[in-house]
Amino acid sequence: MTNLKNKIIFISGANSGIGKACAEQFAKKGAKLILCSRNIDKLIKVAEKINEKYDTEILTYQLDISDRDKVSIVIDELPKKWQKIYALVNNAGGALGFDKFQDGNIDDWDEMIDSNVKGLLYLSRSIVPLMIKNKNGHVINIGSIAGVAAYPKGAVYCGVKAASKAISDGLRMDTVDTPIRVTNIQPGLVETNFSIVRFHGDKKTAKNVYKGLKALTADDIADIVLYSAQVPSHVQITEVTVTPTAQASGTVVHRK
Ligand code: 8X3
Repeated sequence: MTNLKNKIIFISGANSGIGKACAEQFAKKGAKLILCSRNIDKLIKVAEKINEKYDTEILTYQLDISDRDKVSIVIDELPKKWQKIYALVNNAGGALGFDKFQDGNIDDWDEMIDSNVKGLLYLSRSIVPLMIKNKNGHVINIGSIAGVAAYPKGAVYCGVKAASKAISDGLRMDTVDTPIRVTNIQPGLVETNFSIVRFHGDKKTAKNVYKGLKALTADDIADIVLYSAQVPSHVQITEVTVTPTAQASGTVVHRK
């Protein structure tokens, strides 16, 4: 397995949930972190806690990843010693709204497309050339089972996560003659603030999403991200679909 000590890991949406769990677990392995999020106050607190615990170097950026000019400025101006990015974890994104297509809120759609698709594209487009130059790199996208098969009231979220899968597959093909690896992780029900955001702050409805089953945790997903990043460099985990044992698909869930 690859030793992650001093490897540089770039994580978007690192201030909570899966992104934060990845940041903690990579830091535990001695990796250095570049973390970005729109909410810089929360991100700085996360970084300070990780630094206190694992004493590793961390760069933090307030960044809306759907702002392509800002993304390229941040990456272009990375200090030289931070340019050797070992892995990019495209985690920022998520779902907004749970409505029939015909009732969908178009602002929610725009935001989902901006963060899940444009953000992933802009960050990857800026960082992959650096990885190719360094002859080393790994793009790990946090997709979803929503991208494997659509479900009712999720057309647009399922669409953006299907984009994560298609972009991962296309990028993997375009970099096949380089050492770059591309992994798309496709989780099912993970209990984070995902559903609270999806339901625009309605905590009761959000809680019901995970009612009667043992959902995955952010750490369960971070474990898989870390494993993918640690396998020997000739091994490429192309995609991982992971659900709670009580979930068989986006629509088939057993609740007690
Ligand atoms: C999260 C999984 O099933 O809520 O991406 O769409 S699901």
